Amino acid sequence: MADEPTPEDTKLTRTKRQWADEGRFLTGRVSRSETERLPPGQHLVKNWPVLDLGQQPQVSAAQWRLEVSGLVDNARTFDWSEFLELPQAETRSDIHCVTTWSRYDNRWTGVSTRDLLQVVRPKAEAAAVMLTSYDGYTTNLLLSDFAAEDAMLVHRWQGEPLSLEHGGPVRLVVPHLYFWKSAKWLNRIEFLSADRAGFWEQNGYHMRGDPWAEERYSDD
Ligand SMILES: Nc1nc2c(c(=O)[nH]1)N[C@H]1C(S)=C(S)[C@@H](COP(=O)(O)O)O[C@H]1N2
Ligand SMILES: [Mo]
Repeated sequence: MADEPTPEDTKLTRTKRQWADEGRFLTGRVSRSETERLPPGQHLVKNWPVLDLGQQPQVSAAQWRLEVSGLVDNARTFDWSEFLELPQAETRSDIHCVTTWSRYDNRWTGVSTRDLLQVVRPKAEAAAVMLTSYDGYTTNLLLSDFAAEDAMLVHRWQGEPLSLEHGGPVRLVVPHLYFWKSAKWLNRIEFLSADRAGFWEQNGYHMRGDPWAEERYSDD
């Protein structure tokens, strides 16, 4: 701050200072972006809760496989080293769980779904995917949601190998949907011509699960 008034310390400067004191122009924008980051009905947590069906399958990297099947030109089964040969990316994203907790700024390392799609090449009829995990869990996604720019098959969180309880060796992360869509212990991705309900989707939860639209439960 200048001690001496300068020619610029004039009416304009005083007016702008007054606007800053009032929070003019700013308050609306700041509070709106805060609300946009935290979806309605969510609260922030600093820890990372564990949620699953209670069976945490111990699959070593050596045993782990990712099977890609269904409506693709290049059906493939990746082992661990083949998976790590795919382009590796890093993203930062927020978690929004339907049980109302959200966790900001998770740094993920893995393969973006777009890079996987380039390799397996979905057929024109492919419209949805069904994910199946080593614990028997299933969840469904529209292909357009699976192919979101920040969707990833991750094997690291905050630079460390993804722990067993959070779905290691590899889980999906789809940040723009509720976290139940982000299958832990991922084993199979099947490309389908139409969307079909997975585990929670057959048990009262929404087929899509957009947190900003509060798509928590199915309508019927
Ligand atoms: N394989 C598998 N993936 C799963 C689940 C599960 O039971 N099995 N639970 C889902 C639900 S309901 C949530 S909220 C998140 C929780 O992930 P976290 O335990 O890493 O927080 O995983 C999702 N993925
Ligand atoms: Mo969940």
